[in-house]
Amino acid sequence: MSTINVTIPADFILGAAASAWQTEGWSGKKAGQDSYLDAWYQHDRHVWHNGYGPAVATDFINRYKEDVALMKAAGLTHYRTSINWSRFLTDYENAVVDEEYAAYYDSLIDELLANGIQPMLCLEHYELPAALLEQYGGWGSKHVVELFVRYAQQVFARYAHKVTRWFTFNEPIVVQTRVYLDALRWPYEQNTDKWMQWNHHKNLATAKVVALFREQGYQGSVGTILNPEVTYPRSSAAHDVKAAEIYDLFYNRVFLDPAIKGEYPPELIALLAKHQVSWQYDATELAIIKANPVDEVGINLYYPHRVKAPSRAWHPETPFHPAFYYEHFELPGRRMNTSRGWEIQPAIVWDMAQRMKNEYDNFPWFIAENGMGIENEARFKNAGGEIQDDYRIDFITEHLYQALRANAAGMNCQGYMLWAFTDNVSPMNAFKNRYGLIEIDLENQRQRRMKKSAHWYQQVSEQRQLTV
Ligand code: BGP
Repeated sequence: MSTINVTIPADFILGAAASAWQTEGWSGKKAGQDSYLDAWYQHDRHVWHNGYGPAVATDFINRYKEDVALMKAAGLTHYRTSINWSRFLTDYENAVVDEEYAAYYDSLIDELLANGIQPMLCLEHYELPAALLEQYGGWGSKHVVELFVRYAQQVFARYAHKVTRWFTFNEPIVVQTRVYLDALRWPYEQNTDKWMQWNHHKNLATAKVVALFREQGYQGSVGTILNPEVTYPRSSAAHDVKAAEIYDLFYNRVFLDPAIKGEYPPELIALLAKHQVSWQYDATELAIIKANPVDEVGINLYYPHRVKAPSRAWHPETPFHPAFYYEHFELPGRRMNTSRGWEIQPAIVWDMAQRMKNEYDNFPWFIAENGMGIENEARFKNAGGEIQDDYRIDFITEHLYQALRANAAGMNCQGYMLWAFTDNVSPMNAFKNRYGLIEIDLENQRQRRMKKSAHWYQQVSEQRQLTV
């Protein structure tokens, strides 16, 4: 088979991502600093994997220097992670900084910069303080929006002179979808009103933080990281197309449009009203969203979503759920990552790039996450103990190629970040699925070891060339 060599532009990001809670561990955490994820993990012990969970995670908080050296060895140009809101402050009302935790971030940022790796920091990767969920109902409360702005203010004051690329949220739709739409996670409450209220308050919080950053005159940008699902209808029949369009409104455009265009799609507002979904918003809030679109979006892309028109009738007394309008559909013969149960379809990258060009005026974006979680990866170790993850190399190659192709065709896709830099704790199943370029050996004091893919990534990064 013939190969082609694709040049990677000098300014194209070749990075990897992680988050605070999924890596740091609880070392040094003070009483009262639990996040929503900590609370969930304490309620639902079944999500721990063989006793391994967030308590130690990868112990990044103690081992970040070792990990930054590995980032350099793996050729990362950028590293994306979050600051854990629940730990950055000791008092959420008055935004009192936990100096010990803040000093660790100072040192981490310095270490990254000293090694030529650009930090990209997110203010919330599911790390809403549990106390704010208990006291105010979390993102259901307008007061929590204000507390988030106070937190952002402290973060920027401390680090915005050295970190220039900021993000408000990672996948802001996820927690309330699992908790309030699908009632799959603690506190298991089907409540579509709360779901939409959380969506709106996170959109408002993004706009307010963008406004704050600009008012204070910092150099740099504020974006947000979304997970719009590339959604395909089962067929071109009108009822399937309609199912996909409505799915897109509820799960994708509900965040994409406010972030980029500064407004909700009128069709979404009309559907919410039609189904009597009750959410509190006013003209002032909509004006704040309108005035403060983000500078860029990171997009997490894993797999395609396929939908068809629903085949069953909706019980009129059931609370409204967007699934009133669609059903999931599995493509026969699809390629699968069976560990995670996700379809593999690299065309989602090209299709997302086209969408950003055609519907969002070629707005700047990059792949903020893409990757492959594999169970029991130790079975792929060679005699020397190195994981031979050729499947990951193929997966990255196929998706990165689409991103580069889009970039070369004038679409505004500016980079690729792998999920994840190291194996880490997934909110869904702790350490079961391994995503890293770097193995974390849980049985051996969390020893780090580069996988085959890490050496390969380094080569691609150094040569700025992808062979396909
Ligand atoms: C994304 C999250 C990450 C990460 C990843 C992998 O949605 O932003 O935090 O966990 O998915 O998915 P999972 O951990 O569910 O396998």
